Amino acid sequence: MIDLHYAPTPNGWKISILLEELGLPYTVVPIDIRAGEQFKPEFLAISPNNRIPAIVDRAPADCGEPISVFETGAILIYLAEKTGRYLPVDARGRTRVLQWVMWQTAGLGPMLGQHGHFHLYAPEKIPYAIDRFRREATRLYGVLDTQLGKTGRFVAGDEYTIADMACFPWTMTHKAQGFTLDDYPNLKRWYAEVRGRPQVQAGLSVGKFVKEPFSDEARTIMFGASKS
Ligand SMILES: N[C@@H](CCC(=O)N[C@@H](CS)C(=O)NCC(=O)O)C(=O)O
Repeated sequence: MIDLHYAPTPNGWKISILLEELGLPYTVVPIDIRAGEQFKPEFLAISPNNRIPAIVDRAPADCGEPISVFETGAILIYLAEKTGRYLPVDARGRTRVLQWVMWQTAGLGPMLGQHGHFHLYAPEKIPYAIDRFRREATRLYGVLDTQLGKTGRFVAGDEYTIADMACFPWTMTHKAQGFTLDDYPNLKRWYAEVRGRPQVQAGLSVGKFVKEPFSDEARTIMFGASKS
């Protein structure tokens, strides 16, 4: 059994989607990041960077002590290796997938995160920051679109892999971030195919909640600064 320490956000969805794709039994441990639960000592013990998601595998392959994993890239790889699915084992296929998982966790996720922050949440509109991250986000959308044009199907080739599960949840934020997929035809095709998977829909519905605007308290907890 896997414990999934989770909130329904793009990073959380990567792992709920993979768990649904794998059909592995798991228990959701909700972490209310707007209320500061990511700073509780029991959560920090498994996720020292105070970010969701994290997992605890209570039945690891070596039958030893539970294994905890934080960082979505590491969790995707851990679960793919545990089950032998969605990550090829041959060096070429594995490298093809891992480079796009790393690209997502080091590039697409952080840049869209910063663009979202300055575009949507920052109390002051800082044109330099908004432009800087919008340019980066636009560049990365272009990189993904070109790659999907080359493969003609999924991010790392013909097969659906953890690279798709890493990238897809962040592209779901495109409307809020002011992007239209009409500008990225290959991405648009891929987006529709991935979104149509029942397992993806199941992953997205885990812990679904009604979105409320950020309270000043949540803003202080998550961004370390008050509105005023
Ligand atoms: N690099 C991390 C990023 C995780 C992350 O940023 N999670 C956000 C939610 S999407 C979070 O926990 N935020 C809590 C906070 O900002 O205090 C990963 O890939 O796991």
